[in-house]
This record gives sequence, C-alpha cells and structure tokens, in this order.
Amino acid sequence: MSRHFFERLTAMEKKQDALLELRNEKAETGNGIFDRYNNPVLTAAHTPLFWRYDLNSKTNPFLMERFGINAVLNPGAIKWDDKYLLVARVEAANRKSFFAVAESQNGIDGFRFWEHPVAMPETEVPDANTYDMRLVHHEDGWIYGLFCTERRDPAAPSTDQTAAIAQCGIARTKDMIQWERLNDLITPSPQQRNVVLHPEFVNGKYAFYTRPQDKFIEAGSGGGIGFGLSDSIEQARIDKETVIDPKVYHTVYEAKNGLGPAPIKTKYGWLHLAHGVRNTAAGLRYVLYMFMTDLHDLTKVIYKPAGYFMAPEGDERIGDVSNVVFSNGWILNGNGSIYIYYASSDTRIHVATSTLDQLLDYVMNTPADGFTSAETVRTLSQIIEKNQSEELLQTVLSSAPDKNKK
Ligand code: M1P
Repeated sequence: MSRHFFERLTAMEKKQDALLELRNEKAETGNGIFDRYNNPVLTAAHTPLFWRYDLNSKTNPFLMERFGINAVLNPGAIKWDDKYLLVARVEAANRKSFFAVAESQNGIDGFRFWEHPVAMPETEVPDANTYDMRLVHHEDGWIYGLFCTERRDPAAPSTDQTAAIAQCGIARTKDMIQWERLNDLITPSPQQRNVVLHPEFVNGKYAFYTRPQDKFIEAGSGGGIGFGLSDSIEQARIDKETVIDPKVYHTVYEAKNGLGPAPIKTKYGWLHLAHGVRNTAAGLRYVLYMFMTDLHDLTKVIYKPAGYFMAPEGDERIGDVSNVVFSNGWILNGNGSIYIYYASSDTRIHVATSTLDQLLDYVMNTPADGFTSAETVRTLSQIIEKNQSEELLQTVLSSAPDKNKK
C-alpha cells in the first residue's frame, strides 16, 4: 500500500467518522407545530466508503471513487426492535435509485447504513428505477413496502428516450432483510405514484391511497389523492378509485399532490401528511400539508388547515431538484412524540420532531382555507380581533408571573 493511498484513506475515514458521530441539535426557531434540526440525518456522504471505493491499493492505486452516490432522499420509516430504521432512496451517479436501510438508536442522529443495500426482487418486467418506499406494518402481520417502479414507456418511439410509466410496486418482509416481491398494483389510472397501504383492513379488504396520473410528470386528469380497495394483496387490483383530496386552483396543491407516509390512527380520526405541488416561474414547488379523515369513513376529510405545514427553508431550498420538501416516513413513539423524516430538494434527509398533541391541535384548530384573498383577510381579522379582546387582556394579566415571587 503506497503512503499516498494510506494517508488518503485515513483522512477519508476520519472525515466520515466525524460526520457519523455528529450530534444533532434542535434549530433555535420553531413555530410551535414542529422543530427542525440543525443537521441533515442522512446524506450521500453517510454512505459507507466501502460502497463507493475499491479499497484495494493494487486495483485502485489512486483510491478513486468507483461508485458515485448522488443523493439520499425520501425514506420510509419504521421503529424496529427499538431502533429507528429508514429505508432510504439512494440515488447512484447513474441516476438509478435503490433502497438501503440506515439505523439509529435515537432517530435524531447517528444513522448508519447497513452493510448491504436492499436486494429488491423484480417482477417479470424489470424496473428501470425504484424509489420512495412507504412502509406499513399491516394488521395482517406483514411489513409492506410500497414504492414507485418506473419503466420506459414501451409505446414511445426510439426518438423519445424520456417517456416513462410509473406504477406502484409492492413488496413485503418479516425481517426487513428478505423481501418478497408481489405483483404491481393495477388501477384504472394509466400511471400511479405515491401509493400508500392503509394499515388496517377495510371491510375485509386491503385499502390503498393512490395518486392517479395521466403522464409521468403532469398528473393531467389525475393528481388528487385517491382511495380504493382490493380483495387481494398478492394480486392487488383496484377497480374503483375515489379521489378524496383533489388538487385545487390557486392552492399549494394545485398541480398535483400525493400522500406521504401511512396515516396515524388517533381517537379523532386518521392523521395524514401529504405533499402538494404548484407551478412557479422557477419550476415546481413542493411543500408538505396535513389533513385528517374520518375514523370510519376513510374517504371523508374532516379537518384540513389552510396552506402548507412545512415549506423548504434556507439550505433546504437548494439541491438536485430545488424548492422541494417531500416526506414518506414518520414514526410515532410510545411517549407521543412524532419524528417526521423529510428530504429537501431531492438531495438529503432531515428530521423534524413534534408530538401527537401538537399535530392534532394544528390540524383541528388551524383555520381552513377560504380559497380567496377576501376570505384570507377575514380569517386574519378574526385572529387580530381575538388577540385584542378584553377577555384575552384579562387572561394575560391573570396568568402573568408575579415578579415579587421567587
Ligand atoms: O422531485 C420532487 C418529487 O417528484 C415526484 O413526486 P410527485 O410524483 O408527487 O411529482 C417523485 O419523483 C419524488 O420522488 C420527488 O421527490
């Protein structure tokens, strides 16, 4: 081993150890709804050096990167054996995404990738690209991973090498290591992305949240969050897709939207986290929003705060696909805290923390969208009037700490 090789490897290992050991702190300013953290929890630089480099000085004397990783994003999340597991979308330099598990003891920092990426079995028609897994521990006992499988459009002429078809791939596991691949979901829509399995049976059937779309990027006549039932999971097929949360003119979800992780069951209803997309002169802008559906009628939205829950901020705004926050994984802890894993600008993964109480308060008590400027001003005026009321003044005075008391 040459001295150069040895010194370079030592320096690289030192740098990565420092990154993996970095503790994460809450960012100072929060909005009372959730807290951001100072550092991303996973980036391309967190992937093991033995993935990216041939570590043999004879075959790689320059210690050259042989397998580039472009980004680590959009993870599914699950608590497993008291550890926090993220099934991240790892995008190699060749643009292909695959899944890899990273684990942490506390869910906030110290995430380390398992030695090997997920060896996801293929169906008869190989996937060109797989990404954005939604994990759900279903009441049938299996852990399901639903993800987007993308293939070149077989009807496209050879002059068009961009036309693709997105569908929902389905796999299941009992140990997070061995995955059984099932048939892709069949729906009435030409394409699907952002499909999520509901954790419980509905009338004895498997229930899916879908995102119908006509084309690969443009949702066309689709674009809302749909819902449908299937008799089987092995040959999943939805014959009737009902849009439960449509795209709406001049909102943060006017171009398209899609469910994030599987919803959380609460005593008031099912809590949902989703992403909304609108178009701007600078391209598409992706934000997160929340809503709640009825406990018994899953197609009925009962609460939906106006606008976004989270939008890209600061460094989050820049990356491979700028101006994007996207989430397909969250974890509810036994103590009621919730860890929301989200990616920024299709480049790196962050965590934001909140609690079930906070998110319920946010979803149930934040004003709904009035959909016009005048209605928005009326909402704001009500808040101002309430804050200036005699009643509030008395409350503030009576709850102010007594300065003479120690
Ligand atoms: O680039 C932003 C996101 O675009 C897609 O989401 P959607 O189907 O809602 O447009 C996905 O490719 C997602 O992975 C990506 O983060």
